[in-house]
Amino acid sequence: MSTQELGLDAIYDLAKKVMLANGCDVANAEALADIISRAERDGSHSHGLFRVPGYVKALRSGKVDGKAKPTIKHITPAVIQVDGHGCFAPLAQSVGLPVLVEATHQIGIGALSLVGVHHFAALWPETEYLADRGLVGIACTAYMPAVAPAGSKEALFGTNPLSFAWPRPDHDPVVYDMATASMAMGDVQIAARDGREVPLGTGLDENGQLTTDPAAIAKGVLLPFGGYKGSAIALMVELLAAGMTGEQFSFEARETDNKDGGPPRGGEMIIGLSPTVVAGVGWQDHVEGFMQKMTAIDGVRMPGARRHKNRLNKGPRQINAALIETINSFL
Ligand code: NDP
Ligand code: PYC
Repeated sequence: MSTQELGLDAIYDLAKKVMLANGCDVANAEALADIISRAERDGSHSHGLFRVPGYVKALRSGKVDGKAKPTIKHITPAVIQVDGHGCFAPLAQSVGLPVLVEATHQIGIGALSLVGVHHFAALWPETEYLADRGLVGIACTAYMPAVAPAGSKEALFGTNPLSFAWPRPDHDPVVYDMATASMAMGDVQIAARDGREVPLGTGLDENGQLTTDPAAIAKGVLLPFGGYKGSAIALMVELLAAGMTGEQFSFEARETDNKDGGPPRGGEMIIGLSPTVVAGVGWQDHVEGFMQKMTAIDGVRMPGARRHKNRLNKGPRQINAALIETINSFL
């Protein structure tokens, strides 16, 4: 694979320029450029620049409104809804997250329901935002049918990511962020692009046969991670991200989507919890004892640690050269 070096500022500038050139206003373009450049900084390769062609397709087809202005509604003091009015999710998050943080600090628990958004990014930015402010964060979103519920060969669930972050004063937070599919579709597509096989058990081809060929899985169906256990978590994500927000389930998103290759309209549920309010004074030392015990075990690392380590490198990143060429063609 041929790569080209790009600095983090250059990645941000390129993403912003492309979004502005394709119909975004400054607020939408900056929210996307921020999420894309932070993904590349952390090594979240399937959800950084790799997603730009999909973002552009969604803007060009008119499915996503790059000038949308999200609005906020307090349903109760602890339940906040942001309507993106058809924007990409990052701008709606930037409107809702500060309000969720305030509510969660005051009440101990808060829920932020995003509707009318198009989510094509990783979810750790939203849960890490809460953890960086002393709160626990949980976030999930649905997609379009790509994953077969356990026991079947038929796609119904999206790849339905779930992220959880726990604050650690004086340490990086613990942050996991995972597709409930055995592999994110973005990583399957990257494996196909780079000519790599994927582990058996990742998915089925169009004939319902297990295969290690990622291109065949992209045309067939992914399996949930961990069999019926992951399938139940994917179900929970559908219910929280669609049932609880009132937005589209993955199967409904497929029915209404214009199939331009960009993200469908959907919802996201973000939940905040305050350990200070719920557990009370002393929670930090109690939890830190557990964290120390866990990380002292040989071979164990905290989820999120790989990204946090990558983040310390301020140097240029190696980006797929063909991808940069494609992105430049959108200017
Ligand atoms: P991975 O399987 O790469 O990682 C899942 C989690 O496990 C990460 O938090 C990772 O931490 C952690 N982890 C990995 N290896 C270890 C280890 N050895 N010990 C401890 N923790 C470990 O993620 P996925 O491929 O499932 O998902 C990739 C991304 O795709 C996610 O960011 C997700 O949000 C995104 N996505 C977005 C969708 C959307 O609709 N917007 C849909 C599906 C996925 P670390 O990062 O530190 O390695
Ligand atoms: O990688 O599965 C994925 C994905 C779907 C939507 C955004 N990312």
